[in-house]
Amino acid sequence: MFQKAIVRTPGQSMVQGITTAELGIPDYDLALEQHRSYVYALEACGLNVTILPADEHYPDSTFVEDTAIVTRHGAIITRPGAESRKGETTSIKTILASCFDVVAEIHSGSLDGGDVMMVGDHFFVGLSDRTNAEGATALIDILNQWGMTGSTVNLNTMLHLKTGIVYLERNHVLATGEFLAKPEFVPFSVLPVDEDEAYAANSIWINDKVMTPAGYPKTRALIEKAGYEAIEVEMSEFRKLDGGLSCLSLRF
Ligand code: CIR
Repeated sequence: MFQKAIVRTPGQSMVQGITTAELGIPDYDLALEQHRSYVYALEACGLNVTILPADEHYPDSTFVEDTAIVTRHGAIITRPGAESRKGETTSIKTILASCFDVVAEIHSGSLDGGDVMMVGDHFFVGLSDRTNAEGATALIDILNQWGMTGSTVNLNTMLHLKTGIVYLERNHVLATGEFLAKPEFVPFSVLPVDEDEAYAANSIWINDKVMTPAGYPKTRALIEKAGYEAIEVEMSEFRKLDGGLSCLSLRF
């Protein structure tokens, strides 16, 4: 069960965030409204939410998930792969130090939290444009020291691992695209997300509810059929920056 979440209010500079989506520039006021709804949804799942203030220096800093890995043994500060995002970890380190007894840090290579999928005490680590083998090895070394394990997954098309696959507990994964055919996910009960709803593969399990982006009815039906209560959240303005639901929070 998760008890807490950390989010960061988007800054006006988000309109300069990194994107490949070609969906236009985000509407800042609408993004703020959607972010507030996202926080309400986290609270509706029973979480106590810490809202960090906007940081205008970092246009992508609302995507806090990329800056840390939170485990039941401690937190690990990442080393973001995009040049413009590297400094985002400083303030996250401070807040996580007040939440965890143990905070480790990745000191070599690059690694984004969006590439890390937690399945109990095992962590799948995507090798992507943002996360390289050196960063993945550094993370797995820390996990091993804490009695946990990790393994890497090669990515071909997705930005991050969790862009296309997420763990919904009870052995379920919600997956799309390249992840449907990967041998490492065969042991799971795979809920296959159609290509035309691929964005909704980035949903999040929280205490047996599943937050999912609004407007993807086939994926919502899959989630409900698997026995979860689905909570829809409007994400259009974050999608314009390649951001999914999971990227907007750290949950622990
Ligand atoms: C970026 O390209 O870094 C941001 N515009 C989006 C980050 C999305 N994060 C995630 O999938 N974990």
